[in-house]
Amino acid sequence: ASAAKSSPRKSSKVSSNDSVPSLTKAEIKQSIVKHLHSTLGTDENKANNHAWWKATSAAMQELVLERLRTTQKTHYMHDTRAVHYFSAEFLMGRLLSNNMHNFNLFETTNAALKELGVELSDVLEEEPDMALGNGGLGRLAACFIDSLATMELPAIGYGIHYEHGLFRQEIKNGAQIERPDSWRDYGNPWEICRPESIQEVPLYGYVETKYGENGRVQKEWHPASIVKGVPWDIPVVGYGAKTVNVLRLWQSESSDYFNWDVFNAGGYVDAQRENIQAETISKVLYPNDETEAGKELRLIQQYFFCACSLKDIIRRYKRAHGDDWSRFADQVVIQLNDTHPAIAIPELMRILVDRAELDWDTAWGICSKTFAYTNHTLLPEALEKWPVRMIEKILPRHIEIIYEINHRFLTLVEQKWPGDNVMKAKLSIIEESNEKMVRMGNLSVIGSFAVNGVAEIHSQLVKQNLFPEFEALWPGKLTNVTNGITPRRWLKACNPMLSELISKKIGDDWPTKLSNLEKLSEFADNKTFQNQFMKVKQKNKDALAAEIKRQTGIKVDTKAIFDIQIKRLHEYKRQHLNLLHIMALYRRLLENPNYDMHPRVFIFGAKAAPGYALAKDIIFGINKVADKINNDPRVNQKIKVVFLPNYRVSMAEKMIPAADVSQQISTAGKEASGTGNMKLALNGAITIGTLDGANIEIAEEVGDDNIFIFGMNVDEVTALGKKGYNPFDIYYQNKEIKAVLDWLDGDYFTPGQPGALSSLKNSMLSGGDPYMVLADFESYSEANIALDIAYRDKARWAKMAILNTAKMGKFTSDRSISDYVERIWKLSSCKVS
Ligand code: T68
Repeated sequence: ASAAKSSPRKSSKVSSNDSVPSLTKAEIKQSIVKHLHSTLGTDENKANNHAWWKATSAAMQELVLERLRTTQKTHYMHDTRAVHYFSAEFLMGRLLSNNMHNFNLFETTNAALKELGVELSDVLEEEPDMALGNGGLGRLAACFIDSLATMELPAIGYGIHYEHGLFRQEIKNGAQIERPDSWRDYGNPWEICRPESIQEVPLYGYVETKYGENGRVQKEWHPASIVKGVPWDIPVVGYGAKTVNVLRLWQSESSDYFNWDVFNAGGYVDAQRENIQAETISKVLYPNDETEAGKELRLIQQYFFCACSLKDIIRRYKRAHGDDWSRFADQVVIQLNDTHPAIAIPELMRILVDRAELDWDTAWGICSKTFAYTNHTLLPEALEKWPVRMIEKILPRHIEIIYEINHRFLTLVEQKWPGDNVMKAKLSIIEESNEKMVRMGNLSVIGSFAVNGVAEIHSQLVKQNLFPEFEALWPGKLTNVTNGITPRRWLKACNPMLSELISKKIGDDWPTKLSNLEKLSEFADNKTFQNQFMKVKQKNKDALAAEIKRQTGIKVDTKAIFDIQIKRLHEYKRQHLNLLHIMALYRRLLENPNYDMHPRVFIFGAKAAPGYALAKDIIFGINKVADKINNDPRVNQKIKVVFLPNYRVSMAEKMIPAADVSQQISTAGKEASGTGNMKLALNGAITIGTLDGANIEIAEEVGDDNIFIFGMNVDEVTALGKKGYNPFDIYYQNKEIKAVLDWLDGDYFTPGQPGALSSLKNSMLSGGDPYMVLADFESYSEANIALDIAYRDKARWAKMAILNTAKMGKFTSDRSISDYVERIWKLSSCKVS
């Protein structure tokens, strides 16, 4: 960063990175002003921060697009094998700061804007988040395409150009209200529309069976309607800006000519109705955790973006290889981010068999060498299943193909386990329930050459519990790739003070070689470094405190422990365990005003799926408990509770650098990996967590002294479940738990509304406490006491924090991508010069 400042260049176009375009401060000023005038039609005196944001982005985008052209030319010339990352979600967040950092122009632009009388930090706040994802899965896709570009790998992200991303959350009287998100309302400076690459997607209709000359059965799908897919490209700038890949997002539009065939023709008004439906497809991102089966539009969304993306890939492949399909799987690998894009498997079969007229075995040979699948969950309710009848209606040819895949697959199963119908029932793509269902997980495993979980424990459980029969059938196919996060966004950009301190100490190549952070271990006991490290933490806490004040009016003690739980609201993530513990502390303080604890601020950020009643009740509970505690002078010097509304990527970037404590408290076996755990530890927060997901690997890296592990492990959770878990036993035996749960029943926290929080209590008692909150409470409480004691020892805490940062090298998404490249994708990098 400082290099750009200290060595201003006279000439443009050349930076320290050979041919990567760069600009001097004067040139940036000039470019921004030019865009203010000619792109935005305003001037320096009239421009508000929003205009400055757009002009600054446009100035950056000029460099980005130059590099994008070079990258695309190079990839085309080399005809490289490329990975195609299919994901219904890409949670990109903001791009300006990221792109400036990756071009090494952050400081220079900052200085340029200063001379124009503008504060860069204010300008950055103008950018709406690109919230085209729900949470971890979508953000993982964003981190992965960042790493792919940084590592100069030929890659393209394919997804959906949602008009509305994840809802904006407001809190009214403690309750979550959902408001539409409109990230493109005043135009988005990064996306480029590519009408020249529009694709058409068929839907509905029927299948005709024809008999060719040589007796070959030929299937023809007569769709009842056709929608257009319009591609929007978002450039993905690698760190150092050598490679700029693209994220291609498809927007649905009605096709110009009236689609449907003669059997289905309607009048003009009906046709207009179809048009509206077409445009609905990419309208809105589905919030997760809702019952998805039966959501026709969701299935259409999935097929829509897969069909567009496959056509796009095939168009590009044919440009180089014509009708020679033999090299397709050498050139193309498609990674399925969960089962959401699994319909791409029968779609590719349809193209190869019906359109290219390959025989089934040849087609299947290609198909099953092209796809790989990542599983992100073991929760049964989250495993996708679609009613056969629905697929039949929307995609009549695909259901036939799915049946054919299944038929041939079950023949193989019969060979391996003759006569074993139980085995067949488990492995079958079709679930023979009352309403027949297509199991998208089984389809994905059968259609892929590799399947991975996202953390060691999770991948083990995928083999043992989710797909044991597949593991027996195809040993080696199921594997692990532990998740990672991009250190460019999640340390360098979001925590500039810590980044600078680290670079001063160990050099500045850690953003691409994160294991270099290990060198900080040497200074973990060094008093001066401890002070510097904790001083940065303090400044970040001061900044977050100001943000909390601004957003909620709550004044927090910046010397208190900043204890943070940020993630989607779900029972398995157990925000209610955290809440119960806060209430217990509150009780202890009321009973004993001298109860010994370091002041602590509990900070939450979480969205609940709109249809998930209990999750919304937990948010309400957190806010109501917060109101009471924050306004109770008996305790509010010791505890504060803050719920920051509308948690999103840009909010995470402000919270994570300020965290002392990272709450990762899911029921063991339920959180596939977690990635917030990595982000927080990287920024020097200490984890209090269960042995679940990547917490286990974090604990291995930092060592037992530098993490607070509590609660049951996976085996203990399983054993307790088998034995029979009765939360009432704990309720009657633990006085504190009983008191706290009973407290929820009255109107202490909800004056005038007795019982408004009873659903929380009920879920943990009569509801059977499915996530075993009560079973882990005592252990959690003890871990919290240990943590509190540790915090009071300044040197000890500083050492722990430093070691957490130092030991996070493993969790760079560059390492995850290397694992995919070496073990699954078999890709080579392609230098762009
Ligand atoms: C998350 N999954 C896992 N799903 O919960 C988390 N689901 O443990 C893991 O670290 C992360 O994936 C990355 O691997 C999700 O985020 C969803 O968001 C989702 C969206 C739609 C439907 C189902």
